[in-house]
Amino acid sequence: MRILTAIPVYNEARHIVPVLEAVSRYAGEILVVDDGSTDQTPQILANVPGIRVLRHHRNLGYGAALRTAFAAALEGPYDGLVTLDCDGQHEPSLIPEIAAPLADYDIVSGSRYLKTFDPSQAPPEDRRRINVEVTRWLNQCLQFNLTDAFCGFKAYRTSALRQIETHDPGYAMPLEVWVQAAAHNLSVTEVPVPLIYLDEARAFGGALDDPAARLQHYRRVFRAALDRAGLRPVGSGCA
Ligand SMILES: Nc1nc2c(ncn2[C@@H]2O[C@H](COP(=O)(O)OP(=O)(O)O)[C@@H](O)[C@H]2O)c(=O)[nH]1
Ligand SMILES: [Mg+2]
Repeated sequence: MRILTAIPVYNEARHIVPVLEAVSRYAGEILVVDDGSTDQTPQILANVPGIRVLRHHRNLGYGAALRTAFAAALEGPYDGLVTLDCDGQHEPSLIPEIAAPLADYDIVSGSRYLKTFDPSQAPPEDRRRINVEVTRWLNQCLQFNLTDAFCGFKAYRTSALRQIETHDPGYAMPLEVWVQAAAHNLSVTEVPVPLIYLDEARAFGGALDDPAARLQHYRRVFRAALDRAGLRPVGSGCA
């Protein structure tokens, strides 16, 4: 399988060189989607050999950055796409393990809650609570058997990406991917990945930093995606 490895990046000057050095040990073809970074990220990327960079002229959002990666995978001669974040929260040495199940599945999702790698690591309480709630929606509404709704470390067959339509520009976009996966009966599996939270504050930005508002936003995007896909089961505790 010919795999493209794509990394969405927004103001990651601190992490980009060590992350790309590690990724280049486990991935042949690397695409960085620079989502309108305003720090030194563009200058740093210009001096990294052997990678392709696509830059948004302004910050469009995590979801928009993933869509740019999806489009690049579909335009190119690729069979699969691996995505991972550029903030040190994903372990590049696991890229082959995330990609390998594409031989049998359309989508492979890393899960930080399948296996405990480091018991001293714990997610911020609000993030964990929201992840548990949204994962419950996915399993109850779409009959998945998932343990982590939001891990950005994933792999996709391009044949699956061709069927996936998303709209949200931000952090709710992965929910649309799950709904599309159900709508197109795509096969999904999870691979355990370490839960890594570094001692740096990472914001969703704006209203989404409020957990209640964030969960309400996710519910709105999820319901709209269910409606668009004609998948809205009623009365089943579904979101
Ligand atoms: N915060 C943020 N990250 C973005 C954006 N666009 C792309 N990214 C990148 O998307 C990845 C995930 O972002 P992050 O904030 O770590 O998400 P989280 O770990 O799910 O909270 C990182 O590599 C970011 O650099 C954006 O608009 N905002
Ligand atoms: Mg992160």
